[in-house]
Amino acid sequence: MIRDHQVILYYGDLSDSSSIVRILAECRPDEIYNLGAQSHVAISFEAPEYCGDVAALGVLRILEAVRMLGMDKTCRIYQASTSELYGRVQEVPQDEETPFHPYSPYAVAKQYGFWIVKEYREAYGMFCCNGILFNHESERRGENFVTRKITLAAGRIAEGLQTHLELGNMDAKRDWGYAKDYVECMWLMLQNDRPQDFVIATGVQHTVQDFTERAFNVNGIQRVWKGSGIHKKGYDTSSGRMLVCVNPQWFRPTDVVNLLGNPSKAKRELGWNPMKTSYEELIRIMAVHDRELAKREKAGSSI
Ligand code: G4F
Repeated sequence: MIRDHQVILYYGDLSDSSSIVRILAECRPDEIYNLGAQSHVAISFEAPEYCGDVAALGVLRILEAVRMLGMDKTCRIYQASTSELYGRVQEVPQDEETPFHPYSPYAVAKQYGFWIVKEYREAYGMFCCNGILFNHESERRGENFVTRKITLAAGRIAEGLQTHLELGNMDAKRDWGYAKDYVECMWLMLQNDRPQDFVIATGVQHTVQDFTERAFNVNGIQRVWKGSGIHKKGYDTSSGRMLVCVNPQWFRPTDVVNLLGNPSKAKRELGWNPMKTSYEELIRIMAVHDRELAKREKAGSSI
């Protein structure tokens, strides 16, 4: 346990029921936000069993711990569900009624998490909700997710620390929002009168290529694209240097290519504003932050 002013951190693990029971028994929280998972889709193909244990059974372990400790009528639970549940999409845009077709070990595990939350709500009357969150990014995003990989590379390339960026499927479309805004909506879900599931998205969709283009623009680099498919390359318009190319290493055995959420229910019932931070502003925040990191790296100071 680490104490830091009002925040107390406990060591625990979603694969370890005893640690969950121990922590909940000590804290007896009013609200639980379960954001825990092996959350990288590509890595779930490499470690599918671990991903299933944590992202599927981990949810069950929390729900059961809450019940066992007699907190089922006092503790509200938020479960981080995901737009990956729509996977091989059945319709565009996706809302709370759209059928699921999970398309990775991660998404299959998350499907269990989604349904077990619904089951405990209906079977035991627990206040537990699924937030079906579309991609939410920020300057704190892990470096192996595509947006952060791009903004870090754009900053480093602008500072002369990196020659080029290698990506996988640049045609994939995502509905990207700012994580800070989405966290607010998670909280709103638990302040609601009754437990429900909500799609949290912006309702606007862009390709990986478009995100790349704009992140470079923030760094003052304009690019032109040549070729298609695995031969697509992005060149600096002023120097002619190749800055972006495709590396099939980053392709997935199955990839989700067309995510676009309809946040109408969250707007209507929670009063949430999905456009608080625009797509352009999100890229600017991330790109400016990562340019600063690159400058500090170049100057040799710690980052
Ligand atoms: O940034 P990504 O790795 O995120 P992905 O797979 O959409 O999942 C994220 O969002 C979900 C919410 O919808 C969460 F549930 C999940 O936990 C995670 O936070 O990839 C986005 C897209 C994919 O289509 C991928 O194939 O970008 C494509 N891509 C192209 N090149 C790449 C790359 N992805 C990564 N990580 N790295 C690349 O070089």
